[in-house]
Amino acid sequence: MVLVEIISGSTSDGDIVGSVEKTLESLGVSFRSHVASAHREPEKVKQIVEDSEASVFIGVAGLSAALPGVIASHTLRPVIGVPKDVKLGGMDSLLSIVQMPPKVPVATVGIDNGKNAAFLAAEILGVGDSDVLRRLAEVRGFKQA
Ligand code: AIR
Repeated sequence: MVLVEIISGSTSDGDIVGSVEKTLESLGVSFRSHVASAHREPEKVKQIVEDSEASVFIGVAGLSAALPGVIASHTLRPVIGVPKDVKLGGMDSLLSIVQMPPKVPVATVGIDNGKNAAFLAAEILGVGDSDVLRRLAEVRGFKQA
């Protein structure tokens, strides 16, 4: 079963998606990756979210980065947003993702920080999954989870 659904706004976000995937792999967390733009393909984003059984979503996007917020609008499961530096040092994307309206939060990590998105997803999963928690504890050097 896929635990984390990753969606990015463009194939040009592939470097950041790659770091999310690599980190999730190192933590033994299953995932699936999609490319679907909130502005160019809003119906595709909605369909991916509605069809997903994953526990956590990660949205990666640059510029006017609506994607993580749009994912959050379609689900009650946690959404992690990764702002991508395309213009303005990524500040446009960071502010788009972090400034969600009340009741529809997106947990936002640092600009281009796909690695932390994967760690945060694993921490969320670790609350109810002792295998993920054990792996996290190993990787972070905790004696016990
Ligand atoms: N993007 C795509 N649709 C809406 C947005 N904000 C983002 C992508 C990518 C950037 O725009 O996530 O970071 C540039 O996309 P492209 O496809 O032109 O390379």
